[in-house]
Amino acid sequence: MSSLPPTDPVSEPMSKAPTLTKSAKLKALLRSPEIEFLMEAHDGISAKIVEEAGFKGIWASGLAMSAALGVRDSNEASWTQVLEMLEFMADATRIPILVDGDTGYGNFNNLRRAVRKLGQRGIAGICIEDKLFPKTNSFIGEGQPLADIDEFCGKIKAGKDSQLDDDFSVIARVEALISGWGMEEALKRAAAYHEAGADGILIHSKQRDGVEILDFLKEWGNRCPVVIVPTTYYQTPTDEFREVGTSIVIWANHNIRAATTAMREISRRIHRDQSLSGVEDGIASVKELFELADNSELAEAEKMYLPNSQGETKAIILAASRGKEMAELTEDRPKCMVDVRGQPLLRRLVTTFNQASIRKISVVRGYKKSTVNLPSIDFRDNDDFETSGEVTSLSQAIDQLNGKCIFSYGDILFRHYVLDLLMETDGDIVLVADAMWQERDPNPQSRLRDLVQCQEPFTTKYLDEDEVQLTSIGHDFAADDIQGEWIGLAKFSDAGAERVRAEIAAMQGDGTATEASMIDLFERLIQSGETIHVIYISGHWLDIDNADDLADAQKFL
Ligand code: SPV
Ligand code: MG
Repeated sequence: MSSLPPTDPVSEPMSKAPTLTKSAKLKALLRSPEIEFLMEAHDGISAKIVEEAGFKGIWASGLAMSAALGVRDSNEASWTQVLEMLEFMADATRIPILVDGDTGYGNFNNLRRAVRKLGQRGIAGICIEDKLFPKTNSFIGEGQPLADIDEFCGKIKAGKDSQLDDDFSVIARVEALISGWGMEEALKRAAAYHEAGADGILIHSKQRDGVEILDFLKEWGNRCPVVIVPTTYYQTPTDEFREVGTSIVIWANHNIRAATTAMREISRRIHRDQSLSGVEDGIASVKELFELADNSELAEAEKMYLPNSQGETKAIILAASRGKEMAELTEDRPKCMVDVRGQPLLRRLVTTFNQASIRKISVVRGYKKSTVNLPSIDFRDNDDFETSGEVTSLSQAIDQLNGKCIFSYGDILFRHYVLDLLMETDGDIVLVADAMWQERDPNPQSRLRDLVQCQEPFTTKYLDEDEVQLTSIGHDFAADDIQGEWIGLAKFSDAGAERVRAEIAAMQGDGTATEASMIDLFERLIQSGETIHVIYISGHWLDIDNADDLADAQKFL
């Protein structure tokens, strides 16, 4: 489903090709040698859906808009309320809207003002019917009174004289057939309205067959475009109307009726079941609504225009794995949700990020994902967590991997200053390494550790300003070659994030991404010439792999 950029209400957004105004587009439909179709819409979302379906134009139905507002089709909604609705519809779409203007909202003078306002709001044309204000829907009752022909012709002239745009259309709707005045009256009125300057005639009928409409069209010939509304005579094949030269067919109320059925069914069902189970699959997802509203455009615009958003640091936390070594502690939850002094580990980590003013946090879940549930977190899921690696998890949040971004494992704890230090350090890709890694356990192979080799070792004389470059990262280095242990915390600048995204794409391309770990990713970046910086710390962190670590964590806090 494609979403649409916001539009100039009157014409298409800027593009190189010359664009037609919406009123010119409607005029072209009226004059087209082909039969054309307008589909009913009654608000912004239905207008978008009509456009998305491929229609070239919209019928803003009076009946449908009234129904959507919960009022009768009897001019109960004021014309300015209708105008408000139309503005939303026009802003949401690029195709022209022909508005059902009822009887013109009063006399010639009211219509003049309405036509000007419609033009200002990007509406391409108005259809007015030769009945009396306040109007009654044509399908209600018999023999509704008709407007005086001369009065109605004056109204048409006033409308045409008031249009702001030469291509704006005024369609005159003839109600003589539907009100039982007969074919002769219908033809007489159509001729008078055409003479008065109407851009087209809408001939209406409520017969079950299309005979009187076909007769009218044959009789009328090609004097001017004719619009029809086959709501009751829908069984007549469209080809028959095509053959007699119909200009436009209006499908007049089928979106509001479809929506009514769907809304009734869902409301009754949810009311009856007191549950949403079984409902999801039959209805549009929230994501679809976001797409229809073009939320992604807003996200892009925020990057451009909001001072904070560009500089704001985001965080991605990988928390998909169970932590098997923790046995029964992780039977019903992953290790990131294990309680550490009254709070899940992940909550502590999120708090540390929040305290560093990092609020946009994405957490990639996997094992027992429903138990990983904290407020204000953007959750992503790696449902293949058992068979895939960390790069697959990271890919779930790849759209967040831009701008300044902190990467963290979900099973680590560290002192606040470590994060502050990392954020203050320049460099496109920066890892935090513990130079005192042996303090915890001198055997490098005692657990699976992400060990680093760097160009410069940690020294007590080491100055903050000195840049330390990573030369290799892995699990199996000889003790003498190891300068530290990566603690599972990294920072990417915008450029660094771009490099990481590109490398992940390359790994996906050569089939190595699925099972790859973060160290595989960093190692590839080094191999391809990328500079990765390291900042050393000395302790003040831990990762939680087993019950002993958990005990350490209690002490750490
Ligand atoms: C409308 O859609 O509001 C119309 C067409 O005016 S009809 O309801 O058929 O009269
Ligand atoms: Mg109507």
